[in-house]
Amino acid sequence: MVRCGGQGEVMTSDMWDTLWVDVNLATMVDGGAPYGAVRDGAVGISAGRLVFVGPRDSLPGSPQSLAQDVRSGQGRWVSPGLVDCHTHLVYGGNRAHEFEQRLAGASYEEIARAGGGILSTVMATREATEAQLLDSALTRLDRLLAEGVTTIEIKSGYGLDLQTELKILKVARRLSEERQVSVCTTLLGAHAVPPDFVGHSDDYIDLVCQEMIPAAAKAGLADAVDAFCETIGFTPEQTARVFDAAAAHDLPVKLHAEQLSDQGGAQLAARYGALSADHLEYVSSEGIEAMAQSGTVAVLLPGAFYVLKETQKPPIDAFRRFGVPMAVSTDCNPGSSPVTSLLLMINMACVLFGLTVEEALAGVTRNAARALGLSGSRGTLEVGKVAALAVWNIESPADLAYAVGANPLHEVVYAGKLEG
Ligand code: DI6
Ligand code: FE
Repeated sequence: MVRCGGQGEVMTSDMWDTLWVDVNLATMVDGGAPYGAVRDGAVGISAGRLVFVGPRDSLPGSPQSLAQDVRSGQGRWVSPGLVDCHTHLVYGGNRAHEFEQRLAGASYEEIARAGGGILSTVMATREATEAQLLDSALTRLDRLLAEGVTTIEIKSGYGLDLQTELKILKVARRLSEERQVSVCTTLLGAHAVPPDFVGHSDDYIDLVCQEMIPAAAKAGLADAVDAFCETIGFTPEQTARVFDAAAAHDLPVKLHAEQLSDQGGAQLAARYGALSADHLEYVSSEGIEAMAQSGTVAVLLPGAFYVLKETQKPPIDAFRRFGVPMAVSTDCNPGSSPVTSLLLMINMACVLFGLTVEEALAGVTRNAARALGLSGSRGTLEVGKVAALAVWNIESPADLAYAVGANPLHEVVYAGKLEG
């Protein structure tokens, strides 16, 4: 193709690398057709970026004149690569026995208070080598990737000491070298009070603020900071200290908020301009209003709601009314959400929480990217964004929510990691 440069008529004959035709696009761009759909569309890719997204008949020339490699999608649907924006993917051990205990009547909080729960995973994670953690995380990651995930957030939080928290974050970074996936890392040092700090949790928060956050920031191992603000986690005051330390190191924040009770975490997160507040079953209307004002994304985690047999649903109607963007994620973790299917979470967000399919798909694309601060490069099919696409054997986007247990992924087209 011919391109005109800024000064005079600089002609370059740089053809696109790839052009997809015979595809229907779920661009997930907001405000137009449902799903931002384009029937009989085309997608051009050059140097890992999208250079054309639109109807085939608006291509600026014949396909062969535009791209070196012209591919037919044979009528398949193409969406943005999926974004799983809240996971605890890297951990040691297995908690299937706690699942059995809960089935026998023990509550998640009772198990946690008796030293099980998060702390049992902490012990197993401290003992595991980096290689062991990498190996078990890869097994879980591969299941997510097999369903079209191209970007994933991974939290630490099962170390609760400096060395192990950094070990988890290193393994998370390694995963992006081992597979075709972009990894955002989040330091969740304030996930639980470790055994040696029980009764003086403020001292543990000192450690998080004065050692963990600075060390993770210095090593470039954390892209964000998170905390668990809950009666079995940390108070809003402690959470605020963690957020202050994050801000001092220019790290954006996220928060596990209002999962089991209303702590005012959503307001706190909003006050710090948090990228997201996650869970939110017990969020108040003040919390919702504050999130709307700060543009904080509500990350919905139906896997944890389902596994814990919760009955209080997040207030979807109020999020809609206030215009709070909603994302959907697996919360992949060994306790409350041993889930490695983002497609299943789309279904559950619809069936359990009452999202429309379009809202649920926006929740694993556009709004999930926003929850990671990646709106500029991910989450929709738009010119200039990273070329990370999922190609589906489906008749309409609704198939992605409807067919439980099916995996209609045909292939992933992936170019351009966060790092690259
Ligand atoms: N909320 C959750 O759902 C996970 N962490 C958190 O803060 C559960 C973590 C676990 O049970 O291991
Ligand atoms: Fe979580």
